[in-house]
Amino acid sequence: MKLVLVEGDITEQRVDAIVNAANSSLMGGGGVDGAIHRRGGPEILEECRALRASRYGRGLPVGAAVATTAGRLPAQWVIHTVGPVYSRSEDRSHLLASCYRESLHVADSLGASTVAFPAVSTGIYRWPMADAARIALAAIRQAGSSVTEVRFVLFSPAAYAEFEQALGDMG
Ligand code: AR6
Repeated sequence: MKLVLVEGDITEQRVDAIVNAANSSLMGGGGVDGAIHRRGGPEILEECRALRASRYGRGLPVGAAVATTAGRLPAQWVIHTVGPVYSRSEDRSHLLASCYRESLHVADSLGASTVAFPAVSTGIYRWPMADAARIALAAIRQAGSSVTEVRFVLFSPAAYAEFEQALGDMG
């Protein structure tokens, strides 16, 4: 599997699937979630509503992932995952790692071979970037997925630098 880091906007990526840092409601929000629904159009929300009415009546659990269409985006699918809110008093790393593992599992089941991820939980959910990068890269490496390219799309030079450092530290 090829691991690629880019600085940019995830909604512009030409990959099979992009991952959304959603919340359990699947009804949209700010950050990446807002951008994906805005640029992808109403079809994505329609499918999210259908998921809430069927498999996920109580919402998508933290650490889980589910796919919908990508609507008008260049990608074919959006894989929605729900990151944990960062906590200083409780270690929720396993939930953050689970977001990456489960998203790749969904990608495998779709037959997606190229997948773009944002830095889940590092915005509104306040996870420190360096720690999130380390957890994300380790989880992807350990996932044993058939995806051929995982692209991390970092929204700022600072985020890109943290991921670059974490990738270097992994050797
Ligand atoms: N492309 C790539 N990365 C982005 C983009 C973009 N277009 N926009 C923001 N980022 P966040 P979270 C970065 O807040 O922390 C929503 O309201 C951003 O700089 O999107 O998991 C959901 O509905 C940050 O580094 O997600 C949830 O309620 C990273 O993406 C909640 O926010 C993640 O930031 C989820 O919070």
